[in-house]
Amino acid sequence: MPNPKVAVVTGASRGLGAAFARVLAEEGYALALGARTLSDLERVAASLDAPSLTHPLDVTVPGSVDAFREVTLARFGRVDALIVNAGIGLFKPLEAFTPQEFEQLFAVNVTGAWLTVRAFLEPLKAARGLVVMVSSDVSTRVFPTGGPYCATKFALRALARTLQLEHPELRVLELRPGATDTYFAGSEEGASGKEAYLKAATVAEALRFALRLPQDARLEELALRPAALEPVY
Ligand code: NJP
Repeated sequence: MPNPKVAVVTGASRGLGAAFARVLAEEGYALALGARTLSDLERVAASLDAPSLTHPLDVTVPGSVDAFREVTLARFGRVDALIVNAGIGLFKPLEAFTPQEFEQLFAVNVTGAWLTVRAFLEPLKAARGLVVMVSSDVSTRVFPTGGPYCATKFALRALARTLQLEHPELRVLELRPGATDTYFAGSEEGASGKEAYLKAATVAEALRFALRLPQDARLEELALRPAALEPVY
C-alpha cells in the first residue's frame, strides 16, 4: 500500500476542526490533530477510521507549534494538507474589550495561524500541498460588537493571499464559514437559538470539494452562509 497523504488540522478537538478531520479521514488522509485539550482530541481520533496522531497544541506558543510539527514529521514524514482552523471569538463593543482580550484574539487567530503555516511550510512545499485558512464570512465585512474578531479575519485573509503569492507551488484556500453550530465563542453545539446555523458537517463538505477538485485549478476562496438566514454582505 502506498503511504497515505497526510493532513494536519489545528483546533481539531471539536466543532469545525473535528468535522474537517472526519472528511479528511473519509478522503483517505492520515491525520495529525492538534488542540490544547488532549482528551477531546483523543475522542475525535478514536471516532475516525484513519491513522492519526494527537498532540497537545497551543498555536500561540512557537515551541508548541514546532513540537507538533516534529511529532507529525517523525510519524508520517510528509504533509499534504494543512487546515489552519484553531480560532476563538469574543463579541462586544470596542470600548468594552480589555487589552488582554484584544491581544488574545490576535494571538490565536492571526499570530497562531502564521506560526502554524511557518512551521509546516517546508513539507507543504515539498508536497505542493493545500493550505486551508479557516477565516470567516466576516473577513470582508464588519458588524457592531465584531470589530476585533473581524479584524483578525481580515488579517487572516491578507496572510492567505500573501502566502499564495509568495509560494505559487502551494494551493491556498480561504474557507469562509458563516454562523456555524459549534462550541464557538463559549457556545454549545446544538444549543437553542442556533437552529438556522450551518452544521459543521456541511462546512466540511466544502473542504471535500476542495480536496477532490482537479489540481489544475486553484480554489482561492469559498464562502458559505446559512440558507435559512437573510443574506448579508
Ligand atoms: O469553534 P470551537 P469553531 N491553540 O470553539 C481550538 C471559525 N469560524 O469550530 O484548544 C490550539 O468549536 C479549540 O480546542 P482547545 C473560527 O474563527 C467559526 O466554530 O482544546 N487550539 C477547538 O478545537 C475558527 O477559526 C464560526 O480549546 C486552540 C477549536 O480551536 C474556526 O472557525 C463562524 C486554541 C475551536 O472550536 C473553528 O471554530 C466563522 C489554541 N490557542 C468562523 N484556542 C462559527 N462557529 O460560527 C482554541 O465565521 N483552540
